[in-house]
Amino acid sequence: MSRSRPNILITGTPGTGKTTTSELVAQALGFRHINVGEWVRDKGLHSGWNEEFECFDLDEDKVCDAMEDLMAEGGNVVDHHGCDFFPERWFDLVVVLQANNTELFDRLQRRGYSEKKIRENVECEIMMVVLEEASESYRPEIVKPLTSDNTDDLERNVAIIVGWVQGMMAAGPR
Ligand code: DAT
Repeated sequence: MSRSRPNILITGTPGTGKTTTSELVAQALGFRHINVGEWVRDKGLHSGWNEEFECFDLDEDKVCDAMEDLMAEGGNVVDHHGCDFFPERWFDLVVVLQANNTELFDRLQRRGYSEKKIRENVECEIMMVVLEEASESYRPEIVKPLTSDNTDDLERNVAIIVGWVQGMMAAGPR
């Protein structure tokens, strides 16, 4: 069944600006913002707390089951740091946000992350782990990296993403 409105995934290392960007994009388009991390925590879509990685062990099947009906409807901005376990057919656009190391370090420190967790995330960003994961999981033409170092970037990214989505909607159902 075709979707009348596209679905967008906004991914990237924690701290790159996914939630901030997703909220603004969803607001501008009148789309639903799905913050997967929040869903995992609030709806119990996990198999417990992981002491080593200091996060919940997300249950991929539970997450995908919980999202399926809304994704079939379309009009979703999905915000998550991982992207390889969602069905490929769900997304019309995959944005990978990127931030420079010092900026990312400061943001994660302000968030109160442990030194170890900050280091792991900054390394993940340097190695472009999420971009690689996105490139391996989706068609290259729908994967778009965007720099998110400052508020000018944020404003520009929101306008760019909204423009892409409006273009897709003008082109008709997917
Ligand atoms: P994420 O959802 O990727 O973990 P976030 O949206 O929660 O990231 O942003 C982390 C912090 O950084 C938050 O305090 C807002 C700020 N921020 C996000 N994008 C930014 C940008 N482009 N420029 C400056 N600050 C930004």
